[in-house]
Amino acid sequence: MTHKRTLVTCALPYANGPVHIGHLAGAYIPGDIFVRYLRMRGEDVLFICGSDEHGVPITIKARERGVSPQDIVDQYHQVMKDAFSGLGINFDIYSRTSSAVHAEHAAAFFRKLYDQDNFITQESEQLYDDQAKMFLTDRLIEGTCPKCRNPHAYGDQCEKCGSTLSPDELLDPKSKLSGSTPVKKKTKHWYLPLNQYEPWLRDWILEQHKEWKTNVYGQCKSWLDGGLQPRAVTRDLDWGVPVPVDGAEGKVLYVWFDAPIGYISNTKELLPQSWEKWWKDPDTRLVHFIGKDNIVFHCIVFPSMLKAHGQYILPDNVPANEFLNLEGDKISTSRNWAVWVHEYEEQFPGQEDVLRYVLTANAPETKDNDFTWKDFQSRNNSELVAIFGNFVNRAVVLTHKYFGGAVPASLKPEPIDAETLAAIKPCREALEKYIETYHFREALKEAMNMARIGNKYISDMEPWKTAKTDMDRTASILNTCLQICADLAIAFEPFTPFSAQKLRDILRVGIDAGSDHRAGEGTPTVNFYREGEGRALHTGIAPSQDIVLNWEMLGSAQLLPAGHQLGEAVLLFQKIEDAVVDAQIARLEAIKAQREAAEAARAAAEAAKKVEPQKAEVTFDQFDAMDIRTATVLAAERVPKTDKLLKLTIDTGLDQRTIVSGIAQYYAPEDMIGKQICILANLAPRVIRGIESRGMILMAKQGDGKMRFITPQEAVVNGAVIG
Ligand code: B3M
Ligand code: ZN
Repeated sequence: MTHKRTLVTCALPYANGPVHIGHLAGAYIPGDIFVRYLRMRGEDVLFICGSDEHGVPITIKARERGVSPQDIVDQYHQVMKDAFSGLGINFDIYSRTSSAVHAEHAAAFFRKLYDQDNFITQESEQLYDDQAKMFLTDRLIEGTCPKCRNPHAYGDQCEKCGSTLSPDELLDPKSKLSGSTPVKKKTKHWYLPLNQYEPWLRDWILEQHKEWKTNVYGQCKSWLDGGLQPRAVTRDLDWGVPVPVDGAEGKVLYVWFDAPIGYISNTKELLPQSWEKWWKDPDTRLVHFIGKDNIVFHCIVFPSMLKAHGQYILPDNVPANEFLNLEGDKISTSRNWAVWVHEYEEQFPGQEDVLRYVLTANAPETKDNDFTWKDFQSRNNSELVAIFGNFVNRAVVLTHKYFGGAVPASLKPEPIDAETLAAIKPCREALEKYIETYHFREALKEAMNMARIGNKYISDMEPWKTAKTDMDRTASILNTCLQICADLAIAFEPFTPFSAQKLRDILRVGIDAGSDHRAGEGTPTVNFYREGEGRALHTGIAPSQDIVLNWEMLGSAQLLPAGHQLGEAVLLFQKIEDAVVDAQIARLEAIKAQREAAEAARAAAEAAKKVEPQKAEVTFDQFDAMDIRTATVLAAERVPKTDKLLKLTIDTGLDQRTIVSGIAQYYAPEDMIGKQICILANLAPRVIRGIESRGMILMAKQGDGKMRFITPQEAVVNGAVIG
């Protein structure tokens, strides 16, 4: 260990929607596992997060709802904060970038770079909405795509044909805020000249951090190989941290400039006296947990800011995950395609660990991965219930049955028992190696392997059978099983802390889970999680008569002394029935069906608007040759065995005749009777399905195929000539 302390951050989620499982799998669960593990190992760890409350999307949402941006962030800040703690993700501080401490600290950071001449300024022409009095980001401009004529292309991209666009290229651009045509306006901004940091970044990342995850390293390399450009760090907006220099009225810091500074200001808010050692002492190891869309900001932009500032340490690692999909589709807040964490907590009370387990076992560590409810169910039922839970339950129930619930003395230690216990150690070593290199899926597998060892051992040894003939042997077997249970109560603490606690309650033991800084300044709190107390905080050493487990004990032979009295056997995990996951799947299917219907309706509306090009020119004589007249429908019936055809009897003013027309999809026969219409009377007769049709009914036909007959605005006699 070359560091004295570890500062762990998780990406500050945007406060414009609740947290979903993609967020959890990407950054928050791995971050929490890492922190819990380090604390158990006695490391001094600070765990920082908070809401990212600035940026354009929040202002747009506020506009849409007719409330202030502050109202939006107030709502979601609380929802997110509660969702995290509900899953046992206990940051030392979960603050927010709209706080006063942050505004002050972010402004001071900018000011220092400004005073050191680290920025360049540039004037440019940007599109401006004169009615909304706002400069428009690319996404706030909509127009027609010059390539495919899609009328809803954005200023940066056409989602229909995939072309990358600039707002200038859009035909007929409109502001999404007011609908008005944007005008060009000059504006000045401050830029961080990332190009100047490129040689340093190349060395720092590509040479000195070859150990970073390949997805992270690869993304950095491709950014660096592509060449870096100066990046604007200010915006024309009225929501954010005001730019603290003269001549910057109406400008705020760009959200990606102020948000990472939030890590520092949140630390400062928690530890006003001692925050600097966490950010300035090279003995601090800084680790950022984020999703892949944030890699460039955490590996290139923020380090350049820190480097420019000059007083701060740099991240040691940025173990970013890829994306989690949901039932085969990209998770999307705007399309409501997500499993929302606060809803999960309401619907699955007491099953927080199942989500933690599944999202870790299936984490998108090296590539995008898919969450499905069936996989969720099967991992719960066939792993948590059938292996971990089943093993613990059998060991504890049998101990109650044969030994009154006291750990039996291992009177006749069989060699096999020592061997079984010895198998735990290699799992522990592998688990440690995996966590320390940010491979949480593999680490969890090793914890599960310990449960597998126990489960196989109890199945093979069949203590329920030996109890009939050999109580000494039975005692030895169950003693071994209970020692493994105690191992599991340690090993699962980082991954499934609620169940690990439940297991310790059953075993009537506590744990030294290390220190946190939630109380703020002063001596770090020592946490002993103890029987029946949930996550109680105690300062000092646990009473000596208590058994207090700790990480270093994991894999040693005698964690529970003979005679130690166990608590009641309760099930660690509950089977999840088909009906439960089927209901979740049905909910998603309903959302998908709704979306598809809306998309189809939108496509049809677009198609309907398509107007046929004009036909080739005709002479007056050609037109005059057509005998177009008014007529009335006297009778109508379907033509048998067809979907489209109606047989109509028409009074043309000249005669009564039959016309067969392909309008059955649009009009029921009874709707046609008595209607006045227009016909082409002198069309050569045709035989259609054995019926002679004399003439044609004139219809207006839309781009989507929909047809309507033409009726004179006021009734006229039948046979009136149209022309
Ligand atoms: N708010 C993006 C996100 O939530 C952004 C992260 C900021 S971390 C400093 O994915
Ligand atoms: Zn297009």
